[in-house]
Amino acid sequence: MAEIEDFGELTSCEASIEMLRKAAEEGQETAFDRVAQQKGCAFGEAGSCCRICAMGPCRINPKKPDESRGVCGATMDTIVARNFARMIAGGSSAHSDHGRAVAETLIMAAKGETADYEVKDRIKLLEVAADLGVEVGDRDINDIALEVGERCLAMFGQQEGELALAQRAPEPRKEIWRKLGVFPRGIDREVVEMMHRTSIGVDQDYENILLQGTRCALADGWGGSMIGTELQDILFGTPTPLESKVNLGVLKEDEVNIVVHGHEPLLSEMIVLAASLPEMLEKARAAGAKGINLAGICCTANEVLTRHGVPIAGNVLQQELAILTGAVEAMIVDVQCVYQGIGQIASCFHTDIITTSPRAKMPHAKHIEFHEDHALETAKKIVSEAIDNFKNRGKVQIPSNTESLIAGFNHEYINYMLGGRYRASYRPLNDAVIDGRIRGVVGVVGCNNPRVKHDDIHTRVVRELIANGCLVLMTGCAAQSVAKAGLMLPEVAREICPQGLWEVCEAVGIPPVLHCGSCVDNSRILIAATAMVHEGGLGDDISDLPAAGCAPEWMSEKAIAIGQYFVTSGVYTVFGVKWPTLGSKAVTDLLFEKYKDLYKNCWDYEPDPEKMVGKILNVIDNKREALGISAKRERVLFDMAMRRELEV
Ligand code: NFS
Repeated sequence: MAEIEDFGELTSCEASIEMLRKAAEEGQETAFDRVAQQKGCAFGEAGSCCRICAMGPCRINPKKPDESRGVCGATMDTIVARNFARMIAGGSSAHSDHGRAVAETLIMAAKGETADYEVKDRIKLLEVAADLGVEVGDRDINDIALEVGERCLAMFGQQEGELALAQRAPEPRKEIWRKLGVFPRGIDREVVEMMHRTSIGVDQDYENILLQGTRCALADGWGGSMIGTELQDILFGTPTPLESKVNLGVLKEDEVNIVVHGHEPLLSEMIVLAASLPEMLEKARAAGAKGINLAGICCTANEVLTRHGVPIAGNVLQQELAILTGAVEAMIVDVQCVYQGIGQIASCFHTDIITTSPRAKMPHAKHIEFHEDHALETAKKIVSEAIDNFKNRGKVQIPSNTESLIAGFNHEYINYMLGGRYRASYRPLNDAVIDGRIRGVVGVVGCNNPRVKHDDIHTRVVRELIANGCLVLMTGCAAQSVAKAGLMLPEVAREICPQGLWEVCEAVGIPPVLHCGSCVDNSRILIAATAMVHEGGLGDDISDLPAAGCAPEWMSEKAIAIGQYFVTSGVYTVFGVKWPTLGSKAVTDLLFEKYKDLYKNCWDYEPDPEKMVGKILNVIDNKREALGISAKRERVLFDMAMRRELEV
């Protein structure tokens, strides 16, 4: 019993506790164990360790930042800014390489070079075409798709001018970018320039380094990520709300379990299709299984959830735990957030780890390379191997925990659900914000990080935000945490939210917490924020909105890239866990204070969930006051008594 309580300090997810107990009993190691072995280093934590050349590594003592310099003479400020900027470049490159793959696939589909993909959402195609200035007329849909795909692909190598999709931002925002010289040109160019400027002996002015950090991040949010989201909608359909299930209990004892994990839906869409083919179901039955059960981990899970209702097995910290059930025949991975630890654990079970991207191979895995020109054929081969593996299953222990959720919200649906098909509009949303029924809109995004209690910070932050009248938009692994806690159901509104918010939720039939997809889909939040500005009554720029962003359990460079484009697009953004620039007061002041002048909103850091919510509400209330729509209100603390009441 004592042991169970110990695991309860690592995670608030019951299914994860059960699997951690199993891991301990069987001597298996997970990220939850390794985090205790890795104590971290004070220099690395402060961002003050420089290893970009072989004269180092150079480390500046955060307690005495002015007393030493790198061998080249680099100061604490330069080193910290470089490291932060390189995180932005890393994150932007990941999202953007994903977007590029989608653009290439749209081109192949339009040219008829693959029979497995086609334009599924014509309306979205025409909307994107209009924004890119692609002539529509009575052209064939594939001609339009080809030109859209080629224009998007060209944005990666664009050398001059302004990125076309970033023109969607409100005018005052674009003026800020132009004035500061940070309007992104081409996506790859900004990443390359960021890497160049942060290599030895180039840019040594921390403010100048971070101007390029902004340009690089904006090329991600309004470029690479946005291309990923928009073209995926064109190829696979724009999500609409649907119901599904989440947590390890979605795995099935009597079926072949295939878990898709990673990021790019090009592969997982085909696996969904292959797993539903009669020939595959037949084969599964012949192997003694009742059927084929697909489930997802990480952002791939969000992609196939929001388009097909495929259940989520878990978020990033549950990838090893899913294998520990002994019930997974194959875990199919492509790129990003795939722990090397899954190979080690899988080698103790019958589970096959199947890598599919030439960009990402790993030990203890089978590699079945996936190419878009014969996508379905490869997907069938992968599903077939998983079925063959069913007979090798040993003892199985699947936690019983699952929770229902509604997912699949986005700009298009908000527009439609509030205004109806014939007068689609953000007017009712803006009006609800203006009259105070909705206090503010908050994007809660990002990862899990075993340095803090898994799922717990997300859930506490979101509960308290909705208890205080905020509508919450979520993506990534954060969304999965909160779904597991049962907060993505419409009935939650009346249980937790103040009357104004639950009335809005009930009138429209939405939960107070909206699942908006994967991390590249944070671009959907930029579009929704811009639509609120254009609708009118809430200021002229994104920075005027009573809105905020946060990433309470972040860990990835991708989260830093997202945060940087949120902030420089005008959204106050607060991160939890730890903050990577604390070694330099100058850099931290720039991001937390001076950005208020430069970008009209700033970064912030707050690991304590209650204090984080306090800061967010404060920003939202100040924005409301500036807009002249404030009303005095008491902060609702979502205290232990309320929590207990809900748990009964
Ligand atoms: Ni986002 Fe998605 Fe999860 Fe973090 Fe990783 S899966 S791209 S980076 S861990 S939210």
